[in-house]
Order: sequence, then structure tokens, then C-alpha cells
Amino acid sequence: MHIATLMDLIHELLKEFSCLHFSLIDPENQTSQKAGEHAHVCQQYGTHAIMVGGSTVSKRQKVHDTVKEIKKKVHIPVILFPNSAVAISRNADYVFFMELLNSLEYKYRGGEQLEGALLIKKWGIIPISMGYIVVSTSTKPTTLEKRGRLDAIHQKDIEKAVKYAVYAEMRGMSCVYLEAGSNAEYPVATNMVHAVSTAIDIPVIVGGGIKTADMAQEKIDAGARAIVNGTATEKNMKLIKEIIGRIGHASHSPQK
Ligand code: 1GP
Repeated sequence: MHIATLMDLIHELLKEFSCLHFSLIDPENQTSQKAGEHAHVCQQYGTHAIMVGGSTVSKRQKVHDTVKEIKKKVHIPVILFPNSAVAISRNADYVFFMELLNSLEYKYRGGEQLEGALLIKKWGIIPISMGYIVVSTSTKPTTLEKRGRLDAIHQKDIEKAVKYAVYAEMRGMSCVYLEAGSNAEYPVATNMVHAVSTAIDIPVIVGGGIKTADMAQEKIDAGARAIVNGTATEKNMKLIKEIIGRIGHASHSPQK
């Protein structure tokens, strides 16, 4: 499999593994060198792709440099996870062409995507269209909740989450990301993950606040096809090893 040329990376990976792990690196949180080292370690543990992005990224050069260093250190796909068009780097393989579905701001629903489209085309980065759904799980709002001007989805608002996910599928998006926000107090509730995964046929990615291997396992058992870790990728090597190991094990077990 030549990783930089797949038109539908997530689906191709899911043909090989029943569940995936993505390691998220925020260019604002460390030097490019350090980012490369983290990515390398995560690759050794068995993560399937490196995501690069964060809600406070504001300089393209920083993203370019970070992706460049990561690409020197890993052979797995590097996927941009941009907060705006500024976070698109020519050095990446893929970009989550994402729409924050439950935002009331045009900027996050289409404006930034419009700004980024020509760059993505020009630089030959492969887009992966994604419906991004932010769930409010914590008592203290995450950075993303503060910035996104959200049509709030709380843990109990299962039908609302399902509605947004079905909308994403109907719009032809290739995956849905249920996001609790970086370092959220709690991850997206397992019954919500289950309801959304059951309602749609496209893969569900879950991230934000996944702090133990058991939590990751719970979301996979509920139907998530990919787990994202950011904070642990950058700050807790022991934990990331455990989580990736667990997903690696689950991905080789027979499908439930
Ligand atoms: C944030 O879902 C990601 O966009 C990762 O969250 O930092 O809590 O792992 P964590």
C-alpha cells in the first residue's frame, strides 16, 4: 500500500485493521524536532497515522516545519487536522477536509474550507471529508467550545448527535469525528458513540479526553472505528503505548 496516494485512506486502512489509532500532534505545543520524535515513538508502538493540528495554530510556517520533521521520522500517513486554512501545509499527505457541523459560525461551516481548497489542490494534498461534531462533556468549556460558537450537544443529547452524523453521511462525507475537545474532563459518552455508530455506515472517529486504555476499548466496543489521542501523545509515553497496544490487539481480534 503506497500511503501517500490512497484516495480513501480511512476506508483502505479499515480493510486491513478493524480499528485504528491516530496520534495527534499540535505544532504549538513543542518544537518541530520534538514533534518528530513523538511521531516516531507512536509509529513504533503501532499508531496508524499522525494527525497534525490544534485549535490555536496561527502560523503556516510552524505547521510546515512540524510536518517536515515528522515526515523525516515516520513512514505512516501524516494527516492535517486544521483549525483554519492557515494550518494547511504543503508537506502533508492528507488533510481532514472538515466541517464543524454544530457550529453556528460560517467560518467553521464553509468559510475556512473555501479559503483552503485551492491550496490543497495546488499542493496535491489528498482531502478526507469529515463531519466534525463537538460534544460538550465537561463542566469547564474546552478551548474548542469557547471558540466554535456551538449549537451545544451535551452527553444526553443522543438524538441530536445522531442527527448531525446522519446529515454528514447524507452529504457524502467519508467519516464522522465525535470530539470532546483536547484534555476534556470526560470523553464522548459510550452510549452516544454506540448510537451514532449504529445510525451511519461511515466510520466514526472518537477523540478528546480518552485517558486510559479501558476508555479507548469501550469506545471501540461501542462501534468507534478510530481513536485519537493528543495529550497522551505529547505528554505520556507510557499511556500512549498502552492505548495503542490495546487498539492494535483489538484490531487483530475477530470483528464483533
Ligand atoms: C483533540 O480529540 C483530540 O482534538 C485529542 O484530545 O488531547 O484529550 O487526547 P486529547
